[in-house]
Amino acid sequence: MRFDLALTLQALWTGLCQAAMQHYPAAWGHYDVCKSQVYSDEGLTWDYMACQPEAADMTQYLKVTLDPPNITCGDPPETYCALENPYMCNNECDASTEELAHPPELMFDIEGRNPTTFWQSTSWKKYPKALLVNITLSWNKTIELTDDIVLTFESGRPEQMVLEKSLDYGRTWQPYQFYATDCLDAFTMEPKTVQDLTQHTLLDIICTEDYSRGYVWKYDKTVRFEIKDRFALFAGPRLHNMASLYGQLDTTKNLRDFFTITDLRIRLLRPATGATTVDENNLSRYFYAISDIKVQGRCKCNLHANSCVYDKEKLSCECEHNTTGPDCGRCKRNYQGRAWSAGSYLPIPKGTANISRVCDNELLRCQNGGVCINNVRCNCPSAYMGLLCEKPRCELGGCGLPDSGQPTLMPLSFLRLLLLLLGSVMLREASCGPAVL
Ligand SMILES: *[C@@H]1O[C@H](CO)[C@@H](O)[C@H](O)[C@H]1NC(C)=O
Ligand SMILES: *[C@@H]1O[C@H](CO)[C@@H](O)[C@H](O)[C@H]1NC(C)=O
Ligand SMILES: *[C@@H]1O[C@H](CO)[C@@H](O)[C@H](O)[C@H]1NC(C)=O
Ligand SMILES: *[C@@H]1O[C@H](CO)[C@@H](O)[C@H](O)[C@H]1NC(C)=O
Ligand SMILES: *[C@@H]1O[C@H](CO)[C@@H](O)[C@H](O)[C@H]1NC(C)=O
Ligand SMILES: CC(=O)N[C@H]1CO[C@H](CO)[C@@H](O)[C@@H]1O
Repeated sequence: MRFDLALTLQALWTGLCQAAMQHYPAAWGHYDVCKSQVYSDEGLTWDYMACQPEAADMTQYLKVTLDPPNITCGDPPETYCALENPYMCNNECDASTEELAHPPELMFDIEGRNPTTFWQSTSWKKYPKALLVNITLSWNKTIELTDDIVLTFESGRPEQMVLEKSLDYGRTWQPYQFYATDCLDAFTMEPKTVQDLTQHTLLDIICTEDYSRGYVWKYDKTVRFEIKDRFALFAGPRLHNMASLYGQLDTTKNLRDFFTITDLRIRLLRPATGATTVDENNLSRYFYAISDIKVQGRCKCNLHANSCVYDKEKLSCECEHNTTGPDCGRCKRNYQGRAWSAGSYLPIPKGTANISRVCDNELLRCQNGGVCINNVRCNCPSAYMGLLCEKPRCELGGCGLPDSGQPTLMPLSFLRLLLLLLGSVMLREASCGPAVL
């Protein structure tokens, strides 16, 4: 009887485990834990893993800038006509009346309101001079995109537009995708769609006509930059093989950088006209209006943080693994026994933390006779203290200095210094730089 029960439990347990195993792929790509406690020969110790923050709606954290700055409608007030019917002129824009104003913030507010809220430009009054608008979104933080960028237009979708990205806080810009009703005419590019891309051409910048045809604009209002379709080239159509994608991201820097941004710029070059000719007698039909912009992504923390905080209008990673900096891109002071390196998604599913250590057995950095323990800390002789045993203990005298917050530099013997320098040159691992030399 008892035996049976045990067997049943055993079967149940195995069943549960198998169920858990089957669900395992769903857990891939979470990397939500940076460290966990494990029992080893030396008792409770930490096990370190690659980790990253959850993907989130990144539009909550951006700063939007328009160029020209006075391109928003309503100053002076204007009345707009519908593109498909020049006699239907009931769209009023007045910047001084809240209900009739269309400021840029309305591209990022909650959708699903009735009536829709949207940003709107002035109309194409200066035709035939081009109606050019840049909408720049800045995070002042590196972000990794995780889902399609989606723009929803309230006006007709533009006949010509470029999406650009920056990876260096707006100093330089690269095109991400071109959009036009006629790619050859607008940009002298062959029209393509994301479906034409392969693993080898994934980084190609294409011009697409998929999102610019004006005639059915009442029903088709979105313009996309397809992140998921690009992921699918590695991860399969339903992104079931994220391991393959993560493997590629890990080993191919260009691929990783492709999905990484600090800023986005939407360059509106020509509004919807719904026809081949522009009605010069009624230019109030031509303008841009955007009701929503979606940008899903996560803070880039180099796999050294599982959370990213927004404080004083600034995003920053909460770094683990003894790293620091807004992207966890450096070793913390004194944790430079190993050169800094990004964490790795491999091996799936936990990855590798590639932690910055205080010391290690090849590149001993403990000073004053300290001994490196488990590659992570220095065991100091009784007269010394500090991470690297760099500080003499006060009760033994010589501590009259005021605490400057800086570790006290101790004279090293000439030979030791030479050895250390030689060591760091030979190992060529000093990218984080020696802290205490
Ligand atoms: C915006 O300002 C510039 C320079 O001050 C001016 O030339 C231009 O006409 C203005 N545009 C609009 C739409 O008000
Ligand atoms: C555009 O045409 C409509 C209908 O003729 C008219 O009511 C409206 O005032 C016109 N707008 C402009 C700016 O001429
Ligand atoms: C928009 O940005 C581009 C470069 O990204 C720049 O050449 C252009 O002068 C900017 N301003 C306008 C109004 O297009
Ligand atoms: C961007 O962030 C840095 C700190 O990482 C800060 O010093 C700088 O002022 C910020 N720039 C803007 C434009 O907010
Ligand atoms: C980081 O970890 C990965 C996976 O173990 C490894 O291949 C890579 O060499 C490590 N990087 C460094 C700089 O140690
Ligand atoms: C990998 C890691 O986090 N190592 C150490 C970082 O620094 C703290 C505080 O000094 C140590 O407790 C960790 O073991």
